[in-house]
Amino acid sequence: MKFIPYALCIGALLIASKHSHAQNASETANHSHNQATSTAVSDAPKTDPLRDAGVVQTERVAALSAIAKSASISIAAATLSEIEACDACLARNDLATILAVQPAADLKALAPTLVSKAIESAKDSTKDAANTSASRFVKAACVRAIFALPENERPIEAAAWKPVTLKTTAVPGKMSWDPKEFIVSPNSIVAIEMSNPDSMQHNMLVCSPGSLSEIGVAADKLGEGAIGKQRQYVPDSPKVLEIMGLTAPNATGVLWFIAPAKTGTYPLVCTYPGHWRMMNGKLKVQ
Ligand SMILES: [Cu+2]
Repeated sequence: MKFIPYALCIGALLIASKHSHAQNASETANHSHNQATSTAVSDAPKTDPLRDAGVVQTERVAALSAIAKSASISIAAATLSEIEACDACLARNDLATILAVQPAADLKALAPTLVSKAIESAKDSTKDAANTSASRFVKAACVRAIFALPENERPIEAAAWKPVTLKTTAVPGKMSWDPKEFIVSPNSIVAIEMSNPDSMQHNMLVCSPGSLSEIGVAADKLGEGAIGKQRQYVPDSPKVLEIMGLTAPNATGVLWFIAPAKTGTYPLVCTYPGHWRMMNGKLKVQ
């Protein structure tokens, strides 16, 4: 009886009996379905665990672990090099978060590199009035990783860095933050912590002055397609300067960045579809 499927398969090729034809047709359909699926997958925008916004952290960490393993380096070192390579990719803050939670021993081993990258990038950032250079993300990630070390284990250079922590809360049921306006100095090191006691997810983006509605409309448009969820509703725009990814209910989102060099009012916005009109705020750089 074991050879019946095989016999039917041969039969399908030789005899146009209804049964074998149907089976053959369904096999063909199956094959073409498989092909269609694989074509669709390769045609569809692929999720890049190292670059996209909407990737679960475990997948990102798995991709970074694989890189670390093949290069015989720590995950911390692999993550730092991905942060540099990522430029202004949508995953930049997630990668910085992963770097900051690496074992203290690995961060300590990496500390001289973190310090030199932070200082090297700081030089660049003074030239970068438009605040679009990738070096700012690298600096923020390096500074954040150093501050993840216990104070007595940080390199002495860190004593000169004074991060400003801004705390806010997503007000339950109000589609708003409290507080929603902040003042920082140009080029200062800023850490925003958003606690989310609301029942829905929220993110927070820092955008170029005057771009609130442009980014909001783009986010709502993203919300209409599957790609939106994949990108966590973060428009891929140079006007998106900083990204705190979607923060789950009862979690706290953290975003470290170097404040823009240029003074002005930078909109803060949640780009979860439909939120931006109410859930926005201001980062005043002055
Ligand atoms: Cu929101």
